[in-house]
Amino acid sequence: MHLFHQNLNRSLTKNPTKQKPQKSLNIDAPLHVTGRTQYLDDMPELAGTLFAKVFASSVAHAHINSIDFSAAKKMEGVHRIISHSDIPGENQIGGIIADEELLASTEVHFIGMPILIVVAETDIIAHKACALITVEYVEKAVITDPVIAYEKGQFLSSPLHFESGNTKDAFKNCAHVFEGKAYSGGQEHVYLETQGAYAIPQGNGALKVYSSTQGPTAVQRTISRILGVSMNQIEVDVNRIGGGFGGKEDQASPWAAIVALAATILNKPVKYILERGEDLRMTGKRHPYTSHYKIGLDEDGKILAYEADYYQNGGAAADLSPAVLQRTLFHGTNSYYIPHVNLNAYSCKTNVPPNTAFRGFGGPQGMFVIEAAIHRAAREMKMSAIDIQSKNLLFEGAEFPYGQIAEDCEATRCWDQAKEEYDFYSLETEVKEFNATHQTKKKGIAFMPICFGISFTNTMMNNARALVHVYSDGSIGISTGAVEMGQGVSSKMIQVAARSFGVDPSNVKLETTNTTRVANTSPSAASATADLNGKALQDACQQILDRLNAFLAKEWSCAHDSLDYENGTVSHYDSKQGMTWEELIQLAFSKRINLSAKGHYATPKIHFDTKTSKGHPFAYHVYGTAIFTCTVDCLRGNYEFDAVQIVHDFGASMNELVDLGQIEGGLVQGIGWMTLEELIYNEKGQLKSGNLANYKVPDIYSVPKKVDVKYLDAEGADLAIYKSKAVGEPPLMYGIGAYFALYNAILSFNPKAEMEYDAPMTAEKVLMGLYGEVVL
Ligand code: LUZ
Ligand code: MOS
Repeated sequence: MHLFHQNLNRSLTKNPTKQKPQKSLNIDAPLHVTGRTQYLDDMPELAGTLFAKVFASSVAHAHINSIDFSAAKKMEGVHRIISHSDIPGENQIGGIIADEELLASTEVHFIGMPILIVVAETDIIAHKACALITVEYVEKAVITDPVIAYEKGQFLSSPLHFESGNTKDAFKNCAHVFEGKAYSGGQEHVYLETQGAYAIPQGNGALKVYSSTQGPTAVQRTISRILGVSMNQIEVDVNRIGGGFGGKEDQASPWAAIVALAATILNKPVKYILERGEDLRMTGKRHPYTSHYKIGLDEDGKILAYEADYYQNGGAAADLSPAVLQRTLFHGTNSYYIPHVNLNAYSCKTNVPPNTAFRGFGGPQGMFVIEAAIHRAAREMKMSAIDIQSKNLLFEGAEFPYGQIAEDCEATRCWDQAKEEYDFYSLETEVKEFNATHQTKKKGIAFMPICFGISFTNTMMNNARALVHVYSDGSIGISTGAVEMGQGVSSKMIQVAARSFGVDPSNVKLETTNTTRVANTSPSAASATADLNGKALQDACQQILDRLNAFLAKEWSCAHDSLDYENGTVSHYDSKQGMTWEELIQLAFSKRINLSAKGHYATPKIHFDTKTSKGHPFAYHVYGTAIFTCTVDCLRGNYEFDAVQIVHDFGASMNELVDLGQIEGGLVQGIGWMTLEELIYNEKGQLKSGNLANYKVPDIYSVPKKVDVKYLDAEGADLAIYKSKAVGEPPLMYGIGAYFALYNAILSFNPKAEMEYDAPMTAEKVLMGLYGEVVL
């Protein structure tokens, strides 16, 4: 604990931009540290609330012959057992593709697939009742490997293809061509708050649902489909959630639909909060990928051509897999310019829970493959990977394989600033000397540049709305579509309203995220929440300001564009007139000025043609470079990260502490994915890493001993809120550097190490690399 906090204090290097940096804190911090933050399960329950529990499949692929729940039904305290045949609407929860039943009707496709809902007076009774249910299955062949699914032609969606230049011809002109495989594993979200929802019938056929979701509208839409009622009958409300990381973008919906269904059938409030074990077993995770690469370079290490085939382990239903697959292609060349590129991606259907969004959304998987290809080329060509990386960095005006032109490209500036500020040459010398003088410990270095596109890749989703009320006493209430999940978006929304009206943030109250106040929201995802909702909020504030300006200009006989709102006052400099914000609002209210507004924002300039896979899908890109150094214990295979030193492109950060927290959290989560977190399903489709004792997430002992983050001196992007660039997902991809730093340390102990590019780099794999396959 200690160590980390000391580092935290030191790691904040001042934003060098001329823009006045905002020293705002995370407004939730006092609540969190005093334990007063209210999550879904902290809500007082209404009298008569019942508790739901899912009875789930215990086999990964089967036909259901018969189900016997007669004993469970008779149990004292059990109110109802609900099956697919009780669903009044459509038994369907698939968002992009309609291929997923809420409750299995005739077949089950993964272990943990919901079959029945038990509704009882307590959670414990529901749990005991589940144990009395028996199912007769006729088991079918189970597939857990995406390549086997590919060979059998089992896909969740159509293959995707991105191409630029002509790789076939280009490979002929390459001095070096290398082909190989790369694997990256899945990742469990481990949001601290498990999935859950609470549905309360409103007495008139309508339903109010509290849900731990990133996507209130997705929940609303799913419930309306299941119940066969229109969306206006369903109100979804989210106060905040205890982490999401993508796991609650689409996969919060089934639990909400389950309580909504039970509440409707029984006409009682129904709640369901998943136990950790249920959540681990029943929900999807980051997609594991098996990939094949082919990279061609000239004598100097310039990459001329790159091909990759990606086999995505999609799980048993499409969920968000097609969109995740597409983002893999968008980030297939990471932060590099490669003139000839040919990428193919397949979403493969397997018998594990449907995999889903996870911070980075397929991007990290694509980036791992190009980094593996570069590492391999460097090894074969006896060059440093760092040289190959630096020679191929994206530059201003370069065209991405999807047709967008790199504008305000910061790839080289981040790289160069990192190299300089962290004195790479001394670092390199130190590591060389250490390795020359130590036999059982070796150090490794790796650079990890990142480039991440900001916008939902589905252009349609890039819009948002906000509702602002200024009350007659001058206090302000704001609602947006943004869901607070620990990322600090609440703080940013309050900043936007306060800054717009020139008042202190304490005058602004942020309301819950609610589908009745703000409709048709995109999920809080794609790193774009603060941009989209912040700009919609700005629009609403501006509408109110325009009315106030017009009103005041008349009162004061001045020009309406010469009014200043600052420090809780409004003033007109030339005529020396002024009044407090509260006085203004009281006066405006007495003159019947409209003090409420609804704002809207749709990202301009973006477009994408899915037929040609070309366009301008992203509002802007975020760049950065991380330098990893690690030490491997060559007797035990253990390792630690000495330092991760980053230059990150924040643009002009509007909240430095919140943004720094995102970098540190994303980095550590990325390191976890690449090193410790090993998700294992056996051949029967059983999750072997099914609890947090055998699925290891980073803890205080495994975080890098030093994390330093420096601001790139940058202007920021116009399409970012206050030019403060999106910061949620990009830092996760720095974690990929951890894998290659470890690989390099192993190579300095055993230059002949034969290791596949197979993440995560667990201590066991390190040991294999150090000594070869035959250790025991
Ligand atoms: N969700 C989504 C995302 O629906 N589309 C995206 O492009 C995306 N990108 C990152 C994270 N979530
Ligand atoms: Mo996300 S992976 O931005 O829900």
